[in-house]
Amino acid sequence: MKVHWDIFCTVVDNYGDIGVTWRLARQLVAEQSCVVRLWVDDLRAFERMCPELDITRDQQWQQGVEVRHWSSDWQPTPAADVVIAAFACQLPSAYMDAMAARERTPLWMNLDYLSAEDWVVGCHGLPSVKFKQVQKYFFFPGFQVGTGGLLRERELLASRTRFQASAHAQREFLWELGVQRVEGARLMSLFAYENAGLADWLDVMASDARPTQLLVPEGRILGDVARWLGVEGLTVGAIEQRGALTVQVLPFVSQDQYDRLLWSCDFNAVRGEDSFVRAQWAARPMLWHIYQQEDDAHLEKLEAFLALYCRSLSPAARVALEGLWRAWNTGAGVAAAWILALEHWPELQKHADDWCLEQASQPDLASALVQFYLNWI
Ligand code: TRH
Repeated sequence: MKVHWDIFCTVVDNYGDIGVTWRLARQLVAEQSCVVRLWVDDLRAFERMCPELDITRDQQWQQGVEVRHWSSDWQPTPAADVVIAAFACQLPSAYMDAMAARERTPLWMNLDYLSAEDWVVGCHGLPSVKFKQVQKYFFFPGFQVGTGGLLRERELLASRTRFQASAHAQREFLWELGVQRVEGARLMSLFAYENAGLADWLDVMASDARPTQLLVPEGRILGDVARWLGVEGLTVGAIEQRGALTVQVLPFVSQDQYDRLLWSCDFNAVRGEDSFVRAQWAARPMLWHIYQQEDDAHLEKLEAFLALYCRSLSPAARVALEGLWRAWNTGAGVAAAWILALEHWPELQKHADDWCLEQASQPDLASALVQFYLNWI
């Protein structure tokens, strides 16, 4: 008998909420033989990464996942065997009643935000609140043993290795995106929130001895890029050169294509949660723009990740990498930090590879969720 899962996602802002739940839903179907319904309140955000989606339909199938529009007008629906509330979203009260009404109560979990902080290990898997006789549990993704791990598809690293070993596959992929490689240039991608440090960074790339080709998917950073270039606005396909720097605007692509973009680049600037993890699986040096929180709570999370990620770097490379990430996230001193990081490039590249392998030695998040369920029944 197949296990039925309901995953609930409210799109708070940006793409991380739907990005994580869509990836998880697909993986549970493809690799764990689960039957999955994904309930999403905002189909427009979803459509950006799944262009096949028909946003006028309340129910449809996409890649084996039953996608349901989670409207405010909730219709009575029987509860599944496993219920995931992503990022502490509030389930419809009628659905909670349906959970409690089941003969066998479902496993109810809150899939939390990703954090490298130490407390996550202690809280992962703990019981949370109860609704009638239905117990909710905390499920925390994470980087350390004892957490729920990271989303990683079974064939991901093998596909990435094949792709990165094939100049032809990379050329073809980039060509489909309208990108022609600039001879001798460092190829980089940039996905970030608005950032006060961007102009400094672009200045230093433009005056570098080695050319840089910067690919920028449509998104929030484009306004800052346009301002630096001195142009009115930027649309998909725009290519601008300033000194040694060539900037090209890319469309927002599907998640699978975005993976290949990360795999193609020598360096990736990413943000939020899901692109941050995908850049780690790309095994290339990277820069993380963390999602800003009140009272600078995000800076503590940044430090927690840096402490883990940098622990096996040489002291000099560690200073360089930490300096760059802090500069990017505070908007100050990015140019000097970038110049220093470039001096440690070979070590940072090797480290990205080692970190990816270390993380891949842990169970992936979808398998960990299934195992949690098996232990629970
Ligand atoms: O979009 P994000 O900033 O998302 C979030 C949300 O802001 C959320 O509220 C916050 O709590 C969380 O970050 C930490 O960044 P993220 O998580 O990287 O999500 C982006 C998704 O978009 C990811 O699944 C990758 C995908 N993507 C594509 O599919 N195609 C693209 O071209 C690009 C650039 C991204």
